[in-house]
Amino acid sequence: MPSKFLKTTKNKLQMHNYNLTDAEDLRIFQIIDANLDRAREGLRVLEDWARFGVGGNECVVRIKNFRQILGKNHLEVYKQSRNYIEDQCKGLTHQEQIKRKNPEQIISSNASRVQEALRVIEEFSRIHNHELSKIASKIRYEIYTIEIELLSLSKCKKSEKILKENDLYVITDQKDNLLETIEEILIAGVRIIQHRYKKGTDKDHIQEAIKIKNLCKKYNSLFIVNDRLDIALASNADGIHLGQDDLDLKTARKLLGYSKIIGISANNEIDISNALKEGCDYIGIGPVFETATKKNKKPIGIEKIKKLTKDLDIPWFAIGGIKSNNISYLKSNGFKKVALVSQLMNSEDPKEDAIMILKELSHEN
Ligand code: TZP
Ligand code: MG
Repeated sequence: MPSKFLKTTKNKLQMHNYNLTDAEDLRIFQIIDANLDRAREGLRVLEDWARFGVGGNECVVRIKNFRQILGKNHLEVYKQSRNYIEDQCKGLTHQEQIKRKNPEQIISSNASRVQEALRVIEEFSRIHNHELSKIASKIRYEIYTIEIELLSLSKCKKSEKILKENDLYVITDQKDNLLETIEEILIAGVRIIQHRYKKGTDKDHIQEAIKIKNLCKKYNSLFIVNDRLDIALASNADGIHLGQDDLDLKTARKLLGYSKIIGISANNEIDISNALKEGCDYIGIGPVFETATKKNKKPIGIEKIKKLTKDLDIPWFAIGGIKSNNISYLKSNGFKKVALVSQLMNSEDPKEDAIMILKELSHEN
């Protein structure tokens, strides 16, 4: 043990009111030094994902602040201890590190890395640097929340991307072989499915919802529940679709949080403007044409929809009476995204029909 270094170090610490008793030695400093580095590096990974990956500015500010606090507490004596003890385990990696494939796994493992490092600091600095121990404990707790917030933001971004990039939104009806039909539609490449269930028991409703959710997961597709927030929560849906007479958006957002999508049916200026103000993720507008699926709803027509959507800068889907034979007409009027029920639910060959509709929608006008 380099006793001269230990002695000067002790003196320096005492000057700062830190107490190192005889029983302790530089190994503790080295542990703290290594873990401060670990925690700061891990925080930087979280901060950059918050900043560039998900635009979580509020998280960026908090993480940056933690990095700076730890930086200030990374005393010279801790750094110097590095030069005196040889670390035999330098550069060791673990299989798990190589397996990380997506940003969410990277976030989770780096959040754990920070939490673990802070725990070590908390324990080993408790005797000689009580202040640092308290800081480590406080930040460690906050990282648990930040991890959840970052994962939620990531999930939300993913869902927003699917909404933005996909022009066909398929809504289910109650029918025999529904699951087979949905799987065919998913195989065709549809990436947004809404579960619409109007008649039946809650027990059957939730069971069906979970089955469809699993199918959607298998095909990397969004699963959205119509009307029912409880079913959306219980089936771990990606979002909910609400009409004007359903639960209000503010309450739904409060209960679902920001990682879930909320879609709103709106077909006049006021409803659209309210939905936007309250932060809906997409809008369904219709019925465009008459439809047997919603017999009592008067069509609002193409011209009115054009006016309503003129300045809309979130995804919107035209709905109501849309069939493969009127999509090109809708497209020539500037409609890019459509939602439909009967055309695919009643189809003899849902896969082929879905492929055809997707093709129609992808044509440049
Ligand atoms: N909302 C407005 S029209 C409509 C809904 C749910 C029904 C659309 O069904 P279809 O069979 O595609 O016309
Ligand atoms: Mg509804």
